[in-house]
Amino acid sequence: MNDYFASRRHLIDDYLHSLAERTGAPKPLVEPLRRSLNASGKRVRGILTLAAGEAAGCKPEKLVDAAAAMEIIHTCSLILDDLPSMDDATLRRGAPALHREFGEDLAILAAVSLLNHAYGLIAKNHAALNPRQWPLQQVIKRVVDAVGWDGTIAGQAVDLHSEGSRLDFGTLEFIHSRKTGALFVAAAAVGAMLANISAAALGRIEVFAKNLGLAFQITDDILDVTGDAEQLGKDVGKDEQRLTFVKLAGIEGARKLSEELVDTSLTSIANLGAAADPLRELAEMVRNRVR
Ligand code: GRG
Repeated sequence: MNDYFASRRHLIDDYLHSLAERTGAPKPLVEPLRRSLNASGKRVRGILTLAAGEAAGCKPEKLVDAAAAMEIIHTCSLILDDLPSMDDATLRRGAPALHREFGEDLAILAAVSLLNHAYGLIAKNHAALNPRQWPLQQVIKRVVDAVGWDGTIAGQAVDLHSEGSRLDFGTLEFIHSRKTGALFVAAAAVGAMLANISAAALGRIEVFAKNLGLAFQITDDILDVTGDAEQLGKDVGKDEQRLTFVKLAGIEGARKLSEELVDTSLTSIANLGAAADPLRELAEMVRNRVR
């Protein structure tokens, strides 16, 4: 991992670890929350928030509440996704899936309490920075819509109920642009808006994140087939019942598609200058990822 990712990941991890020790939750929820907040993720969404804000000239330390919030929302989605009624996963981030250790009831309650807390953190970050061009309502709406019934939740619902559906690009794009892409777009938008970015530059960053999110999901589909559970820290071969880009285009076709999406994401921010270099590094990281 290069220095940029290591330092930004560290910033987010420190924040989450400190939050894990002071949730103030009642006893049954303390350990599930601590386990969820301390579990090691790559922090791609949080780093995207920081990098988008940095592209607009903001110091990463000033965006850490929002970056942590985006990671917390992502963690919530993983806990729910792993439940027996959804993906029925056993392993997550190198440890047993949350429900396997604490039961479904506490896993669900931990997930929804994390989601709830995340919105408060974004509001707190907005109050501290008070970006002139972007009222709180607009920033929060980006995240609410990205999670909601036309966002991550919509993608998951169609994915879970797509068995037997026609395998076509339109359906796949619908599922993955929502399941994965929507949170990428919101993560980037929140960082950029809190940094008081112009509307034109925000548009470019959102196109960047949309394409990168889809590329990330395609590499995820590829790793589900070619990857190794120990290195990935999660179950592999889970996508057999699902519509995936690998099923549609084969491994090589999926790789090519992901390359094209990364290239398109880079083109969309070509005129943002050197401040957007961290976003460019993130795109290269997605292109080359093995976990
Ligand atoms: C209420 C937020 C919310 C969601 C409910 C369960 C659900 C609806 C959606 C599932 C969305 C999901 C889990 C999509 C998969 C996205 C994906 C590629 C996950 C892997 O992300 P990584 O590799 O994981 O960034 P780490 O562990 O590194 O963070």
